[in-house]
Amino acid sequence: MTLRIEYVHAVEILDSRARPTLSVTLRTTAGITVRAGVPSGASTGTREAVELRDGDQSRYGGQGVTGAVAHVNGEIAKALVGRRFGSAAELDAVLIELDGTPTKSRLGANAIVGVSIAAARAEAAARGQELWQRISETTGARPLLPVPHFNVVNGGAHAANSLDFQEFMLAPLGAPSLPEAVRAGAEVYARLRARLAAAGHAVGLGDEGGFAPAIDRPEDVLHQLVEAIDDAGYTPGRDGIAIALDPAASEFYRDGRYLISGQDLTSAQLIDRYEEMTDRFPVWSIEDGLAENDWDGWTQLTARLGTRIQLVGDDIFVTDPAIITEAVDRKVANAALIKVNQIGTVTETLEAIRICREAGYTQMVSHRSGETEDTFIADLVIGAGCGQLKSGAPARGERIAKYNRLIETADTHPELPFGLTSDR
Ligand code: 2PG
Ligand code: MG
Repeated sequence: MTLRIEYVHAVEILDSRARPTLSVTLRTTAGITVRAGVPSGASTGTREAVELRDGDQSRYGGQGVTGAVAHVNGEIAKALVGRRFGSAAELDAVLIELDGTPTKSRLGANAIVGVSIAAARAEAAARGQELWQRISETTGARPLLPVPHFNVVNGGAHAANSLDFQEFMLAPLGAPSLPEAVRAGAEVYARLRARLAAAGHAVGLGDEGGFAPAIDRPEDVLHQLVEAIDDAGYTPGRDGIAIALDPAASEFYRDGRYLISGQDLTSAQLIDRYEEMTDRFPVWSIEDGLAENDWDGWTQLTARLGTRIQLVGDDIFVTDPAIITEAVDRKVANAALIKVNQIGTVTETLEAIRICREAGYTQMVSHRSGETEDTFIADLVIGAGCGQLKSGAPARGERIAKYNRLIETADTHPELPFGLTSDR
């Protein structure tokens, strides 16, 4: 198989927050045409690959991406069109070299990731395979339908409420199948809506489709979640529906202290608080419990809770194989969040997953708070066998597009196992 590129073209489209992003179309000489939509974060890690924005205040408040679009249609197209590639990985290597910076800041990670995702799709199509099948063969992983993690309460940088923790997720770990896991998430979501409305809370949605009630204390949200799980007839806990948190702690970290609902906590005090939450509620996973620069705190957190629950590094790792390698050495966290646009190419993302797998770190594949209808991450999580996907609430088109892709794949490929690991 060779990929001979005939055409690459980007256009500025909108993401789910009404901010500009890129849509990339790629065509091969064999007549295969594929498209990719580029996601964008709000609570970003400082070491993420650099998203290029125009900064021209007269358009979209400076958020335009015409510069990144021009790089795809100019320099990148020039480097790719007419050229043959033995694989999408070869094409990614050309993109990385062409950019030439460690953070993809010259051409823009948003430009590069769009082309990279399109190339992965084109490669699968050229081989007549589903994208997840191609990813499975590339990585040597056993394909697996993941446990979806539904973000049903939004705070932090994703909502205009007073809640400091960013994400409260339902994790149907005990579900017997992927469709039943989605059903559980949707049924609890409906019950939660009813509970919040009955308590007089607004039930408008945050950026990721979760409710954004005016509740300050994370423990009060956890209480509501447990009640809603129970109302819907499910068992709160690992046998039924567990809870995963993403406090996104870098967002409320100032001068070495954590500012949460009017309190000012040290790392040790916040770790105590997480321990209490884990004792009182069925919390099975905490992502970014501490800030990206608080490595000493992370070491303590891992020593204290690392054998009881999953501790996921997002802002601290930014899907960077080198940072994850360092974290493994320093015994920081026991899992990594996986976001393609944090590192900028599919190839480097698969490398981050490989390092996690070898180190015994689990992996949760993730959307961004700004999304398009692109479903790449659903195929990525299945093909790389990661076992966990977070794509927001079971609501809003750009979020459910990913969950629906999982359901359709479960239907067409009933042989695929479901769960956190394929040996469940
Ligand atoms: C996160 C993500 C996705 P953002 O912190 O995990 O939920 O948010 O895309 O805003 O960085
Ligand atoms: Mg996060």
